[in-house]
Amino acid sequence: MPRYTTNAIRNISLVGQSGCGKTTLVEALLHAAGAISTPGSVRRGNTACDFDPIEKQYQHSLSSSVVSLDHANIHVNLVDTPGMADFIGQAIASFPAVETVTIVIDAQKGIEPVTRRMLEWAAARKLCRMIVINRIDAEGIDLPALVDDIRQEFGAECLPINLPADNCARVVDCFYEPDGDADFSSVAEAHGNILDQVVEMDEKIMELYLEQGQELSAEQLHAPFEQALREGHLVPICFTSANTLAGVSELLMLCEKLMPSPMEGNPRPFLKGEDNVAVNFSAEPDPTKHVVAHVFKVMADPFIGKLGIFRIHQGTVTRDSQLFIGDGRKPFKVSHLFKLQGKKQVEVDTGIPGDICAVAKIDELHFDAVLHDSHEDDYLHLKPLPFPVAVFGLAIDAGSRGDEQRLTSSLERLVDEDPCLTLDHDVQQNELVLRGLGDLHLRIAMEQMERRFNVKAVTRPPRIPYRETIAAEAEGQYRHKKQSGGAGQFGEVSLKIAPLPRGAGFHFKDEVKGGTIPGPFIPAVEKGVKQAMERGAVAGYPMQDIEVTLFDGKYHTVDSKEIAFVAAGKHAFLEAVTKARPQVLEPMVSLELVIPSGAMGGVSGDLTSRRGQLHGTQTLPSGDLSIKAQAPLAELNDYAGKLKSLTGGHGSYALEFSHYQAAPDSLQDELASQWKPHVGED
Ligand SMILES: Nc1nc2c(ncn2[C@@H]2O[C@H](COP(=O)(O)OP(=O)(O)O)[C@@H](O)[C@H]2O)c(=O)[nH]1
Ligand SMILES: [Mg+2]
Repeated sequence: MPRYTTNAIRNISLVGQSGCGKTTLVEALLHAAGAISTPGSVRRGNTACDFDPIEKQYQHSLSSSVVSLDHANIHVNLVDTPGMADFIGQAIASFPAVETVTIVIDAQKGIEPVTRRMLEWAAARKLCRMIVINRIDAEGIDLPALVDDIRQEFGAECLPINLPADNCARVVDCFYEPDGDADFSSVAEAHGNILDQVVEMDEKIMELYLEQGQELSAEQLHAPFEQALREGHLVPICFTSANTLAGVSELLMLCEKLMPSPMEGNPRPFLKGEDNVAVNFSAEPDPTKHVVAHVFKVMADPFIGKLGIFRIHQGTVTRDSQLFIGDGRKPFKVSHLFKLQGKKQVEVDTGIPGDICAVAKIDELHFDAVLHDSHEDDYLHLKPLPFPVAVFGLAIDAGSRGDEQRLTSSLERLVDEDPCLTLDHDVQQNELVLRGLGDLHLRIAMEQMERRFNVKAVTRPPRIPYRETIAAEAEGQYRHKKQSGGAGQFGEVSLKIAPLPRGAGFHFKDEVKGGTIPGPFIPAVEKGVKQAMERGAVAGYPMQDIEVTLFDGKYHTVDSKEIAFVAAGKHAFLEAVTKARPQVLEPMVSLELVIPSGAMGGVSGDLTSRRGQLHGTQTLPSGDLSIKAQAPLAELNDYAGKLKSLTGGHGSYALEFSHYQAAPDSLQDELASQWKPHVGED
């Protein structure tokens, strides 16, 4: 058994824009807890969390990593996450594993795009939040202005719980022992503000405090404080320098005394059952109950095999545990259970509820899997996390002949590790397409593949995933009749088609009256329609957002067969489509750019020439501009290189799928003229 209990565990994910100091702060915390004698440095490549050679080369975290520390009877699991927009999926993926999300902000740069997204996502997921303003040792910073910015943008519930003092050489506590002077603001006032916020959670305590003016002890305030964190009624702000270590031991103290234990955080949104029959399930951190654990990260390594990192939500995992993966029938035996310290695995014999552990060499493990030890929990899963949708693609071929199989399997392993990477096999084009959130995301995936799996690939821009739809209603009718020799085929179909709102997909309605088409043949008509939709009618792309109503037809008692109605459905649909103003839809993406302000003219001109639209510009405290824009995916193939040259290498961007919209006429014509429909099919 570990030396700590569930009550003593604190699970904390550090998130925030790349470069704000998360990885260095983890080093500082490990040092403050006595786990390492000197903090490592990102530049020297000796930190616990950035252990991957590619991370060392880029000097940026590219995937999340877990370390833990023991301090004053508590056991803290820290998840360090990447902050570059392209790798944000890793940060979101860690949310189900923790009670607290700590959003780190660079004191010099202030609120950045990733800061904003993380604060919102963590709130949406009902996680307790804390803000750490790091790098308070830096030159030319304006901390009072930054605190104002934060409170204005994210609400008055963001309140300093300590304040910098002695010119940022240390911090003073504003909650437990509010004593002394701060560099700005007042310790007493900060103390009062926090207390006001906390007592609102409990009427009795509020009365004691406000009406009777009683001094409240830390013990009295603990429960309402936790409740305020859980309800997002309080988001404490604290200050650190991972460089001078100012505020670091105070941060550790806050983790110990105030951050929720697994018993105190909000319950995770587990669901039991499938789709619309699923009911809420709440896992209880009870060591004697069935095991329920959730895999929030997998890592494939050619030497150690697959490592699955999971958070135990209920029950106790031991070496002898036999765990099922989701609804799988065959359990695996844990055999070796680990705690992680960056790349190091430390074998342990027991994992208690609330803890974060790992198992190795279990190939069937996948991201988001639920591990459990009872068939009662077969259909347990977490409410899906909304991840940004990967749209930026690269078509990939094996670098040398005979490598195709190895290429596919190593790509599959990479996709397994990153919820924002997907692999599509475009059958029509016989093209393997890797999709991610941006150019850097895919470039690094390619580097990983080469280094880890020794597979080289050749890449090129992929075919754009256009779609087709209709813009008007129409009717179509078709009689399929074959009577050459033997048994004949007969089926006749009349149907109506109508456009549906964007994203609605496909609806099929059966309004046949009087049995003009017998019930058993109706699915055949639907099958024919679907076949036609998959092949497209204008330029060979799948069709969507169409409602098909089958309203009449004819059949023949002897010659009517399924195959006849499939054919009739297909042709009746295609006939209707030609009269329903068919059109090609193109994928539109949202872009979020950060560029030096001097590059604005060039960047916006270039975006306009790519049929892009600017939706908003904001000046960041660093002086850089954050731009929100929308553009057709088809125009962005060479965007990474172009942005680099327009911004002198200082611009960055992230893409996310937004919606489909009708392509301009010239593009419609061009795509239609390139299409060679299959002729001569039934
Ligand atoms: N001056 C100063 N530099 C810091 C501080 N924290 C981190 N850094 C430096 O900022 C750079 C980025 O830090 P890193 O930990 O990789 O940031 P991450 O991307 O958030 O993980 C590194 O060169 C660190 O040494 C700090 O508190 N003060
Ligand atoms: Mg980092």
